[in-house]
Parts: sequence; structure tokens; C-alpha cells
Amino acid sequence: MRSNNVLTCWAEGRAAISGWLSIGNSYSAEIVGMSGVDCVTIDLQHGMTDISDMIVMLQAISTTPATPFVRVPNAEPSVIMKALDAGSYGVICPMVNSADDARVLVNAASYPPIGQRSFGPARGLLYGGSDYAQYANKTVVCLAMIETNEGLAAIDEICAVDGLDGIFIGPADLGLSLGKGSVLDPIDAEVRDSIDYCLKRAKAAGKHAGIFCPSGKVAAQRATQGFDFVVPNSDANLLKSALATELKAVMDK
Ligand code: 3PY
Ligand code: MG
Repeated sequence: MRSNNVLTCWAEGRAAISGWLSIGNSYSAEIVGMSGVDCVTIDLQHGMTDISDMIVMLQAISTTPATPFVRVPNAEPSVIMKALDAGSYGVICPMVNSADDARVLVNAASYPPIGQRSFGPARGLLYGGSDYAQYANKTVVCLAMIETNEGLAAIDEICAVDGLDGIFIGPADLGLSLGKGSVLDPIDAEVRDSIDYCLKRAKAAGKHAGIFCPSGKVAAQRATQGFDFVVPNSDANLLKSALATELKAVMDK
């Protein structure tokens, strides 16, 4: 089976860098996949993407060296299975608030005997190879998003769930849930301490830890801190900020 770059990064002791696709388009997916990132995550939760967009975006990513992940809209098993059948090598699930939520994720993403994923990996076989079924459980990465105070309180139970590879922090929702506003690089001490705490608890449980970041600079700081899956902002936000910079240069002439 084709390997998963994120697992390779982890085996080599370095943080995986993921692009983030909010724009539902195969051309932008291809551009991000060719940029040098290890992984590209298609965002079905907040991105302007639906399942049909996801399929052509996964096909575009297949032509690049990057490994495809999908952030699903929620822990609905049918959507998790559809993303994996379409060839995603990782699932990031929002709003995981309890060990039970994490078990629903692992169950949907894993074939028996670990879980109850139903068999029918249409593009999984094309992208992964004919031995997909044999290696899928070992190759697919499952990350549970910690982004609420309930998730924070249940971090140890969530990290203890077998088959879960790690957590992924959503700083904006976590800040909102703690009553501190939705900031991607929080300066509030309670939010910052909560993020540090999640990282420590994940590492203590032998799990990986990822985080969404507003820039490459913050992603580098998070990787130095110990996060091993970092996202240096989304395609849409990067397009917005690049355009703002270039427009300013023209207007200020
Ligand atoms: C958050 O910051 O809440 C996120 O979900 C980032 O993607
Ligand atoms: Mg969020």
C-alpha cells in the first residue's frame, strides 16, 4: 500500500506540515499539493467544499507528492467512511468531547476487528494499491479535535482510546468555548495554557498532537514546542493575505 507521509514524518521524528483546503476546487488542491507540504487536508466542515468537490480534489492531490487528509464535518460514520473510500489517508474529526466521541471516530475509520468500517474502498484501492484492505488500519491516521472545554476536561480519557493516533487542537473554537474569543494564535493565558496542557497530556499518553496555526511562523513555534502536525493556515486565508499585501503595494505607489 502507498505510504502515508504523515506516518513517515513521525517515524523520522519530525512534524508533518499540512496544507488546508477551504476552497472547493481541484486546481487549488493541486497547487497546494505541489507546494512541498507533507499532507493536504480538505476541510469539509468549514470549507466551501462538498463531497463531490472532495472527490475531484482527492484525484488532484493524487498527482502530487502530498498525502490527502479530510476534516469531516462531524463524527457521522457514513461521511468518515465515504472520505476514506474516496482515498483520504487521514480523518480529522471536529468537536470530540468525550472518549465515546473518539470511539465513534475510530470505529468508523477502522476495519474489523478494531472497528466497524464497511468494505468498499473504491478510490482507496486505486490510490493506495491492491493490498489496501490489508494495511488500511495501520496506514489511515485518526485525529480527534480538542476545541471545547468538555474536550479539554476529557483529554486523558480521549487520549486513552485505542486506535486514535492523536489530537488536533482548534484554537479558535477552544478560545470561544473558554469565553475568550475565537483567535487562531491566542494571547490569552488560559487559552495558551490549555493548549500547552493538551500537548503534554497527549504526549504523556503516547499520542500525536496537531494544531491549526495562522502562519508558518506560528507553525514553526508549535513544531519546536512539540506539536507534530502543524497547519500554516488555509488556502483561502493565504490568498486573502497575499492579495492584501500586493494590493497595498499597488495602491501605496
Ligand atoms: C479552530 O480553530 O476551531 C479550528 O477548527 C481550526 O481549523
Ligand atoms: Mg474549530
